[in-house]
Amino acid sequence: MLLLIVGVLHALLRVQQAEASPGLLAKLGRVMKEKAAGDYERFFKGTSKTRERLGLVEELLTFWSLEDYEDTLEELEEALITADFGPKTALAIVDGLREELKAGSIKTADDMRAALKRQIVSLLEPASSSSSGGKSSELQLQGQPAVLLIVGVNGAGKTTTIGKLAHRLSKEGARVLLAPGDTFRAAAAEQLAEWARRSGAKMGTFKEGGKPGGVLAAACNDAKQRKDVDVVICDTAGRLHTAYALMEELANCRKSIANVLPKQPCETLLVLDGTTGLNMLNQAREFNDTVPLSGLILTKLDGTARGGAVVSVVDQLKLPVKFIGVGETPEDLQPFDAVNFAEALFPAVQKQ
Ligand SMILES: Nc1nc2c(ncn2[C@@H]2O[C@H](COP(=O)(O)OP(=O)(O)OP(=O)(O)O)[C@@H](O)[C@H]2O)c(=O)[nH]1
Ligand SMILES: [Mg+2]
Repeated sequence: MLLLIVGVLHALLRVQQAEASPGLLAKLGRVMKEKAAGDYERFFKGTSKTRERLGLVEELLTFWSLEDYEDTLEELEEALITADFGPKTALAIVDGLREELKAGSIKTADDMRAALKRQIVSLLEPASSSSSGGKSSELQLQGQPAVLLIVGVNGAGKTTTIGKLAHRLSKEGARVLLAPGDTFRAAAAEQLAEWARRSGAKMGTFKEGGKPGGVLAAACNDAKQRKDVDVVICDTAGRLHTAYALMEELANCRKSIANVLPKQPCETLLVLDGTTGLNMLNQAREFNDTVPLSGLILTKLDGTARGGAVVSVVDQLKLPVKFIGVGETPEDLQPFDAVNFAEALFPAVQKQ
């Protein structure tokens, strides 16, 4: 009798595990973003160094006068460049402000601050609006399983980001499998396995020295067969964007995944180390030429005053930032929100 009950329970559990989660995946990106909006404090804290660097802008805004706004704009442009907005993007912002000043829509410091934030949001949003050819700033999980391919240079924060992402997705009820595509180092797979343990994700089979494409294809195949995985997140070894053979290997990883699951990966995300500032632009261009990217993840913003590079990267590459890393804990991977970002850099002055 007892055996019968245990058998029935097992069967029930299997059915439950095998059940696809209808609609869950498609809306997860939005759900995560909405929840993060309530976690603005973390976003604010993680951007403190860049905000400090931009402290000069607050002074400029306080003491500017309508008569000689050209001087203010010039100084503002310089201040933005020091926070890694980059010359082109800083100029675009200042040009936008000049238009508004000429049109007479800016009169006070508050108007100027609000206009500055509008300019930044408008540079951040063309690539991030849901209507821009599918390149949304929300994570797009399509297919069962949905596959995410994570790429980037050495030490950018790929594996840590994957762990944080697995944590976030699992918390929302998605069943995650982590695929150890960094086959160069056993330590990389151990690091990933530790994140799998912490986040309750499954771990794919590691094959030291194996072909990364083969390992990722095997993990995707496993997920396809077992039907209890919603999202496969593929780790890859760090590689310099200038190393031709390694970049080709990445293109091969992408093909190997698509051979198993034709519409995958649904997201190819480049992880960029935020502390490198504008240097990340070249990396991003090269990676994008090898494996067409659907978005960017900027890590370590908590440790840098170069956060303005976020605006520059989006402006120059027209690729959305999907997440930013603002610390070491799993929650410190924040879905990116243009309005919150602009607000965090130039917070409205509290009136007494
Ligand atoms: N402060 C901070 N540290 C981070 C963040 N993201 C990653 N790190 C740290 O960056 C270091 C490198 O992270 P990894 O995840 O190992 O980087 P990786 O890209 O997988 O490195 P390779 O596999 O060697 O190419 C680790 O010490 C992480 O803890 C972040 O958002 N903030
Ligand atoms: Mg790694």
